[in-house]
Amino acid sequence: MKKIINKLAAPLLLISLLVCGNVLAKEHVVEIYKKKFIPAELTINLGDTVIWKNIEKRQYHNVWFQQLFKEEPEYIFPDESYQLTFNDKGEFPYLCGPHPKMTGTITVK
Ligand SMILES: [Cu+2]
Repeated sequence: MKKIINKLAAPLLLISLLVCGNVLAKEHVVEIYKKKFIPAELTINLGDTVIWKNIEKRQYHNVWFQQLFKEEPEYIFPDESYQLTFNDKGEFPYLCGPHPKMTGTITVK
């Protein structure tokens, strides 16, 4: 019985690797707190996802990559989050629409 399981394990692992494709892709969290993105500067690998979490008591914010999106995205209210997966290399500055002094940069390598 054990042998059968072992024989199945390798192909199953291979299939799951192929299906997922980005098994090595990571998720990074940027917290939004006291009108700051923490960390403001973040370097990630191609295919990684960044999740911004608003951990303020009552202040809403958003995450606006003006070079990528013409329209301002929706607000992120406390306990809400916003996420983006980066499939292009480069430097991507962003800001908070309601508070343009809040800025950050995602560097994708
Ligand atoms: Cu803001």
